[in-house]
Amino acid sequence: MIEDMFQILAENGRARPEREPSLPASDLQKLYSLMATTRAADLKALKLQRQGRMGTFAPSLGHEACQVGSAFALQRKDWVFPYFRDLGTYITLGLPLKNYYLYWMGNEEGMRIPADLNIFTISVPVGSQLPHSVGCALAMKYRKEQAAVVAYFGDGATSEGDFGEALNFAGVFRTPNVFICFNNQYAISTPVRQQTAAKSIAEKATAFGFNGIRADGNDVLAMYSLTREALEKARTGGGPTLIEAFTYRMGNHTTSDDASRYRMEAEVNEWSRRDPIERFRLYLKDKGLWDETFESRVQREAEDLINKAVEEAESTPPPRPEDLFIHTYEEMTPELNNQLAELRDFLKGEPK
Ligand SMILES: Cc1ncc(C[n+]2csc(CCOP(=O)(O)OP(=O)(O)O)c2C)c(N)n1
Repeated sequence: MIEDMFQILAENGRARPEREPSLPASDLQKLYSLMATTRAADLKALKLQRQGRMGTFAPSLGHEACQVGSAFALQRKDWVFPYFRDLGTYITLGLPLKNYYLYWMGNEEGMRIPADLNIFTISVPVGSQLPHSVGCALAMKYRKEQAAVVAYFGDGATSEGDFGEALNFAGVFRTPNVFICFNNQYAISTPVRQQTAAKSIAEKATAFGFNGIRADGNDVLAMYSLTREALEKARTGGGPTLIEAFTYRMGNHTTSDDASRYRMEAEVNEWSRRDPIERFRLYLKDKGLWDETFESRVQREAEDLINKAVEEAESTPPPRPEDLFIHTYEEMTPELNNQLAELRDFLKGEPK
């Protein structure tokens, strides 16, 4: 185990009883089913991409515990700013899977978030969601709403100016933010040792005047407990927290990447022993909450959900080329109007 890393479940699924959260059996099984659904939905997306039915996307393989565990601690009134590797977060928060698939199929309609969910759209520009999340948290504070704001990001985002600006602001104004960094050891091909000379990402919080903690990101109970605590602190005026989820990106960076060109197979094998779903299954089995019948039910339900989402996404009309113009401004600028007219002429095959 890494020094100074908060863990509840050891790799063999044994829990530290004094740290176990008091969750009912149904919630423990729900956590498992959300993680298993995330994995199945992620693997399906990979197949769709390889079949030419989906665009480039960022696989979540290996991140199921940090995504599901943290999102499970959120309440509906809290706000969430995800990034591009957050499938389990979206599934846990209740975004229809169809939306997620649509987005990666290149249809912006997928990011039309249902009005009853306080979730922002996927952020692809690295780290750009962090200042937004602090602005949102500041608004919560002004309005005296007892809600917290979570922003998700990778280790690479911690080298962006946006990271420093956002966390500094959060520290100074004691905003109700919880920053959750998935330290999955790589930013595309850049290993974390080339990302920072700091001992951990968690310790960066000290410079901004608040607490940072490193969690075992493959331990769903650790992620749930720490996030829950940080959210409660944020909602009750205790200020921000940075949680570093120490994990590993088991897949390629995106479907356009080939990770075997820059990392050793032995390293990947080493991490596959720490699989978050396997570990939680051992824990549940020991408690009498997992057996083959339960597993079959979980897999069958996941398959039904996924098949329905694929069907719905593939039967949604494709975006029109004009849609490129409609999401940025409420009223388009004269320049954009000219460009749109030009595009329409081009599509009609009538160049000016
Ligand atoms: C501002 C910006 N710079 C560069 C890129 C290209 N890019 C996309 S993902 C990525 C690496 C992100 O790594 P990390 O933040 O660790 O997240 P991970 O992909 O590992 O989950 C880069 C450099 C981008 N999307 N945005």
